[in-house]
Amino acid sequence: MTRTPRLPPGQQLAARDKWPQVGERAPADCSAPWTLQIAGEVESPRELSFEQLLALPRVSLALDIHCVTRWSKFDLRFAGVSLADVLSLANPTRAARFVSFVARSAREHSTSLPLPDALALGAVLATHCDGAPLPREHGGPLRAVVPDRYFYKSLKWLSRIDVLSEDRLGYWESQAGYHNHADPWREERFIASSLSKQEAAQILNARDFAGRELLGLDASGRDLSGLRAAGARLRNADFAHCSLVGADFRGANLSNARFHAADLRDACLVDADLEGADFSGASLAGADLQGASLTAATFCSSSGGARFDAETKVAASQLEALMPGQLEFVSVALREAQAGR
Ligand SMILES: Nc1nc2c(c(=O)[nH]1)N[C@H]1C(S)=C(S)[C@@H](COP(=O)(O)O)O[C@H]1N2
Ligand SMILES: [Mo]
Repeated sequence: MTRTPRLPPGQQLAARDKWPQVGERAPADCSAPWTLQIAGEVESPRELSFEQLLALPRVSLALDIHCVTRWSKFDLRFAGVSLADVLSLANPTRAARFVSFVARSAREHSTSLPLPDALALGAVLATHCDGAPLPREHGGPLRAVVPDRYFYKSLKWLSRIDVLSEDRLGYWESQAGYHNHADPWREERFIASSLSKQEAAQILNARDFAGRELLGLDASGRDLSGLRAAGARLRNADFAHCSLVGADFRGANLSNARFHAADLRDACLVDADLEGADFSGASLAGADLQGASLTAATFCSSSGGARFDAETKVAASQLEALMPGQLEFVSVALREAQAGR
């Protein structure tokens, strides 16, 4: 089914030749042969060799992918075997209600879905993409691919499927506040902040966020100049219209944070995670963004462009992570700022 519009709300389309890497960059221990285990609520637990997997009926899937950090790619052509076929080899029990995909990776990364959803969405265990074996950096040799969910439900380096009677939250869902349902059309990106209004007010008054977990903090409109927020976890936080002059966000996680029309003059954003963050209409004069990751960050929207000056620090190589329209805006704006116009 093709929807109109095809781009879910709040997403930007990546250039055709670009596919960002998100999360873990590589699997663990590739010396042992790749196998797929099916365990948990199944009558006959299985361990399939890669050859056995390849011998199952092949399915292919043309898919638009949508990362929670606000980039999308249209029409990747995955091929592999269907989750349904693989599971039926192991005979799920009547108690089977969820599937958890587990990776062969350093942190045994995982993500889960209700079993009926995974089947209804047509989840595929992909071995190929666009006619070639799936590249290792994108989850090869085997990756779960789940249509119509943010891409964090599509696990790279799949090595085990646990069939479960109760849900077990995955890595991002339990550690980073990612929404467990993850429907891009409903923008189910993050769970709500768990801070009470009172807690939030206290933290804001103290102006010291350093090292804290503050997912979804609503700080909009505040005077937070000189804020100490090094290493803070501020995914999905709202700093729209804030004064943040000289704020220290070194190494902070500001993925999907909103800085619309914020005053970030002389702020330190060194090594921060700014993926999917919104700087439209913000002042970044004198701000230092070196080492920050800028995948799908927004600097220009219909409600205004960010402002830079000759002292704004950001490397040309960092800009390559921007989506096409943003890259053009930032390149021009920086060039003009450096020329002192
Ligand atoms: N094993 C594993 N799978 C993972 C992740 C991860 O960190 N580890 N990150 C998820 C997230 S958040 C996204 S957006 C996609 C990114 O896939 P890509 O790097 O191929 O673009 O992988 C998902 N699957
Ligand atoms: Mo993601």
